[in-house]
Amino acid sequence: MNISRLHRVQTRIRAGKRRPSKALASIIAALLAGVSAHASVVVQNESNATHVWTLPVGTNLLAGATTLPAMAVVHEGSSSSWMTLTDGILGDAADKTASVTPNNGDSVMFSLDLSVNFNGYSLASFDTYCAWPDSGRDNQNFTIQYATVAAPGTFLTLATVNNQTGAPIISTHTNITDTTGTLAAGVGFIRFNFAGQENGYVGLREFIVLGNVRQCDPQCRE
Ligand SMILES: [Ca+2]
Ligand SMILES: [Ca+2]
Repeated sequence: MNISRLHRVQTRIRAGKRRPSKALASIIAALLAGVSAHASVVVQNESNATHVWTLPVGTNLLAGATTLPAMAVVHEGSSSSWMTLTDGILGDAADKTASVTPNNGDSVMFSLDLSVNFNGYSLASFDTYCAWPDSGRDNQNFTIQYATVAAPGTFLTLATVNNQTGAPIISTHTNITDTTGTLAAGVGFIRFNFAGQENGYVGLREFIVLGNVRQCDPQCRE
């Protein structure tokens, strides 16, 4: 084989080696192009033995909302007011009066203030807290639902909370967000359904929902 022919053979070999790499790169590029962001609810549970938490900063959309039913069932001196869940106070873990203790099977619906923001709210996050003097009533077990202003009678499930502990833990915190930044839009009503709770009822301390007024210009279209 002369030098010239050898050079041609080497060129073909190198070209042959490159072809699979180019083809593979094309396939990967096509696959990547097909990948798109999907909305996904993220539920994060944490707990501690101190009941010391830093509450999120912002206006709680539940604060000042009217509730149905108006009052909560009382156990062991717990609060009969759902507003105890939205007063910005966690209370001492030993203070049962700072708790709201619905039974399994109970629900509560918060009607958000639509008097000014009549298009409803975009929900960004939920932060819920529960504590008791011992680890026997600090779990969180409920589902979160919402209904939009456009369809106030249709409740959709947003998330299921299942935050469980054992001794010496006495306090739990659950944070719920969405990978898109928005859990739901145009929301007028939020409902919590309590079921499967530890020892029948637990010491719920604070429910915080952050979000924004829905922006519509000139009007909202579904
Ligand atoms: Ca509270
Ligand atoms: Ca527990």
